[in-house]
Parts: sequence; C-alpha cells; structure tokens
Amino acid sequence: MSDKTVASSAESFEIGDLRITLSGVIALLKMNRPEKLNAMGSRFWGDMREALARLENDGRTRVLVITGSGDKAFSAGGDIASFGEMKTMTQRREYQANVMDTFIALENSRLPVIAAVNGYALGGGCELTLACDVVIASDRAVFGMPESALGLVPGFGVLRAPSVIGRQMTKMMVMAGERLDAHQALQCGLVQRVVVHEQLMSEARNMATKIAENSPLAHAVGKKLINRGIDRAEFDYSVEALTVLQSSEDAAEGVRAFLEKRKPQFPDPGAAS
Ligand code: CO8
Repeated sequence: MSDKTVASSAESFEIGDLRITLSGVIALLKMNRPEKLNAMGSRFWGDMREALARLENDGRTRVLVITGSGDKAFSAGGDIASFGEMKTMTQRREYQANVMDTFIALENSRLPVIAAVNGYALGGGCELTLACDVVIASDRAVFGMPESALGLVPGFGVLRAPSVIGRQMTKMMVMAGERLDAHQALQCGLVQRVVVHEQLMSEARNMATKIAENSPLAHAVGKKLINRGIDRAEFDYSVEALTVLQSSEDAAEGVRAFLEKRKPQFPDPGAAS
C-alpha cells in the first residue's frame, strides 16, 4: 500500500491526492488538488491503480464514479511542472508506461467507471474520460488535448479517441489543441449526457445506481468485448513514441513556455537537418 495513504475508515479513504468515499455499492473517487486544477502529479498514476485495486477487492463496490474537486476542473492533465523531474530516457519510459498502465487498468477493470466531468478535462484529464465507460458532463465542462503546445501527443488519446469521436475530430483536437464545450463533446460522442452543473453528481449517482442494479458479471464481460480493438503492441509503441517525443527540444520548449506563461516558439523541423 502507498505510503501516501493518510487516512482510512470503513466509509472513506485517501491515497495521495485521491479521496475515495464508499456509499453502498457506489464508490466516488475525487481528484483532490483543486489549487492546481487537479493536475496529475507523478504519484497520481500509481495511486489511481491502487485505489482501483482496493475497490475491485472490497467485495462491495459495483460502480465507480470519478470526478474532480472544486468548481473549475475535472483535471487539467499531467502536472507539467513535474515533467522536468525526468532526466533520462529510462525515467521517461517508466513514466509513460506508468501513465498508460493506469488508463489500461481502468479499461480492464471489472468495475463500470463513470466520469462526472465538472470543468476542464484537458490532456490526461480528457484521456481519463476516454478510459471511463460512461461520461456525464456539467454544462461547464471543457474538453481538450492540448499536448502539441508542449511538443507532446496524448499517448492514450491518440489510440482511443479515433474510435470514439472519429479520426478527423481527433486530429483537430490533437493538432490545433481545439477545445470542445460540453454540448460539442456530446455531439461528437465524447460525452453521453450533459446536465446543469448543480445536477452533475445526482445525475452521476442515478446512472451509477442503474448500472449497479444490473449484473456485475455481464458488465465485466461486456466491457472487455466493447473495449477490444487496441492490442498491447500499440500501447507499447505509444510508450516508446512518447518517450522519444518527451526527450525532444520541442517538448523542452513547450514545458518552459507553459511555466513561463508564454507562447512556445517551436523551431522549423527542417532547420535541424
Ligand atoms: N500541470 C501543472 N500545473 C497546472 C496544470 C498542469 N497541467 N494546469 C494548471 N496548472 C496550475 C497553473 O500553473 C496554476 O498554478 P499557479 O496558480 O501556481 O500559477 C493553477 O494550476 C491554476 O491554473 P491557471 O492559473 O492556468 O488557470 P486558468 O483558469 O488561467 O487556466 C487552464 C486554466 C486553461 C486549464 C490552464 O491552466 C492550462 O492551460 N493548463 C494546462 C493544460 C494542459 O496543457 N494540459 C495537458 C498537460 S500534459 C498531459 O496531460 C499529458 C498526460 C500525461 C502524459 C505525460 C507525458 C510527459
């Protein structure tokens, strides 16, 4: 168990920045770092898998709902400020594998997972919604995969989004960093239901209750069949590609620009040859 588990009781526990509350057969997991828009720090990925494993094994939970703390963000994605901690290719590869393993764990979980998107779902935050089974959005939600401004691509998003929203829509989001509001996201299939902000959690709970009334075995089998289509080799290729990208001068410039709150200046690729 993580040394960041700070509190534990029959009804709720915390692992790092994740707060999990058990309510009957429904578990609510909150990403709890609102001052950084629930950005996913380096511990996030392992902590999420640990929380998931605990819920899968507790014998009671039938549905998981994931949301973000605060009014502004579900999650603004990977913690850009922490990217500089990775100095070597090995560290970058381990990091990417860690990220990918977390999305795969959610997809492979026997538990149905609902994303209740309460604000920005950007980068890894948007990818997290793609790894969930049902996405319910507040009318304030905003979706985007802006990694190309950081010299990166969303490693899981580029594999999963095309089958959800189509190739061109994925390219528009990935290349232009175009954001979608909740209704646009609904229209293209990234979201299954939009509700007024104040009703988000009650709608998510209603959906969770409906799902929980049906067969857990059928959910586990159905999920596996619906999620098929990307083989392990593609995930592994994505990890390698992202490891290389993350080592590029473009990524260094993209991260510097974010931290310095300015627009990145990417060199012409022809200039290097
Ligand atoms: N990482 C770290 N810190 C963040 C992030 C983030 N992704 N997003 C926001 N923050 C921080 C800000 O730096 C700020 O901190 P401080 O108050 O200390 O300056 C605080 O959160 C509040 O943010 P803003 O002041 O920027 O709030 P605004 O309302 O002005 O803007 C935005 C909100 C539009 C969401 C803006 O914060 C933004 O653009 N954030 C970055 C979004 C982004 O680019 N996400 C993609 C990240 S990369 C990723 O997710 C890849 C997944 C993992 C793979 C990693 C491969 C290396």
